[in-house]
Amino acid sequence: MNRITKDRQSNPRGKTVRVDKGPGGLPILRISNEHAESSIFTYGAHVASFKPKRADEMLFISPYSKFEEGQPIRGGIPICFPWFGKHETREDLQLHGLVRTKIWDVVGTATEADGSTTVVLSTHDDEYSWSIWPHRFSIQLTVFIAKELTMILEVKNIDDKPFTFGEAFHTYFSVGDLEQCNIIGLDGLQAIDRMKSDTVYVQSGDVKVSGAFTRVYRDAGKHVTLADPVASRSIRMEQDRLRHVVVWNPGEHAAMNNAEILEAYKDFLCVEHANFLDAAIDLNPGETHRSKLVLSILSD
Ligand code: TA6
Repeated sequence: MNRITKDRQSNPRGKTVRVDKGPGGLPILRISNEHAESSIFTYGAHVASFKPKRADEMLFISPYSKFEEGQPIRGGIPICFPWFGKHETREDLQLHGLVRTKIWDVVGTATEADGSTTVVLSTHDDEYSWSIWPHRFSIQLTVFIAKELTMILEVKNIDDKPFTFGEAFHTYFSVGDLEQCNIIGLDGLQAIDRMKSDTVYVQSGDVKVSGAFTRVYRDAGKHVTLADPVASRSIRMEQDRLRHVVVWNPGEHAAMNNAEILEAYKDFLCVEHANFLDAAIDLNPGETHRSKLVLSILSD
């Protein structure tokens, strides 16, 4: 894995990353450069905001989210690992794995010659992860803040035996009107409807969301677009080595029963890029799996 050990101060524009206290006192990196502004919690290596110049915020954070250690942040881009969704056998474990509720190390930051900013965070197995998932791993997230938001997730097996894992970028997008959004690029894919006992069907046309909605679209292509006419924009997602796309919104009933979401369910749509189920990754000792997601806003 690439390691950036210090901010490259040679750039005359100077340092673009500031360490601050975020909500709940959680450490947050605030990035501001000529292309965009962004913030990243070290807790979970959680990208909380991304706002390109002359565009509105791309991401949603619930105003009711808790910001405290041990609790997942609701919104932004949670990193899910080593499982996505429910743990396979243990109902008592939190959704979406172990690293979302862990403080990651800041490996380094850099201001690049083109004015963009690179932030690298990492974490690894520890006593707690061993008690649940007995494998030695290191995981690194590299975030590039430019006109687009690029994230590279690298998982390395530093154990002496193979392991299998699931992973995801569980992205919460801010939307103008949820029910008027179209998700383009999933037509013709085999899909699993989690709200209908995992019924399998073939998606026909664009995806439109209404009510409680959790569907998995298998083996999506490189590009998916979230068209949001009320916000007068589209969000383009480009992936590498992330096979499935999950579309989720809790709908009114579940949201109003969730103190961390409530009526704010109307303001977001999750379009998540994931490797899980049949797309879980087998990794041999010494191997690294690298996945990539690029998010950009296209104005209408
Ligand atoms: O990714 C979809 C999903 O697993 C939904 O089924 C829903 O339970 C949601 O994630 C929970 O996400 P949260 O960020 O609240 O943990």
